[in-house]
Amino acid sequence: MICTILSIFASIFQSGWTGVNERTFIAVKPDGVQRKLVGEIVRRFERKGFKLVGLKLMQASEDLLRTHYSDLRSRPFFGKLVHFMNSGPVVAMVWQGQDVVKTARKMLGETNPADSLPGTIRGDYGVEMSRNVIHGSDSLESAQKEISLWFHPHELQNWESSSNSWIYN
Ligand code: IDP
Ligand code: MG
Repeated sequence: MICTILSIFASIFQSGWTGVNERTFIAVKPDGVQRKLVGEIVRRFERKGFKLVGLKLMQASEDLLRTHYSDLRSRPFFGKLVHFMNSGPVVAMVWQGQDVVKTARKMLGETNPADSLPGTIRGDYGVEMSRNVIHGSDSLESAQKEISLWFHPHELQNWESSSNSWIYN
């Protein structure tokens, strides 16, 4: 177990996905796409100062979703969750920046929109737990796993942002 955790951390550091190069996986769920929240969500991450390095509109397969949510497979809502996530297109994204994993989770709010503060995405746009609009990786390890599950390496862009020196000291 400890060896597995150490090897995941080693691969994160080797990948260079740390510091300003830290990356997280964000997905607008089918309810967010149907409710035309894609632009609003992209706007929040852009304005915050994070860099978009991958984005696609896609229909996620049940297989992909079962793998993505495998930690929850024994939970009673697992079947419904996979079915819902497969019910329409999702917008899969990778965002990059310092502390992006932790900060994105704060921007999302809590899993239950009812516990999420106004100003967060789930707090502003969601009501029920099973229709909470957006997914975000919960740790560096899950970010790395989810990015490689949802994106091929060639779908991620390395680009220099012209506003970098106005965001980072
Ligand atoms: P997270 O999305 O905030 O990381 P997780 O616990 O990883 O929350 O759960 C994944 C998703 O499963 C949640 O975003 C939510 O849509 C759904 N979910 C979690 N708990 C419940 C529940 O008790 N009932 C129905 N759906 C749930
Ligand atoms: Mg989660």
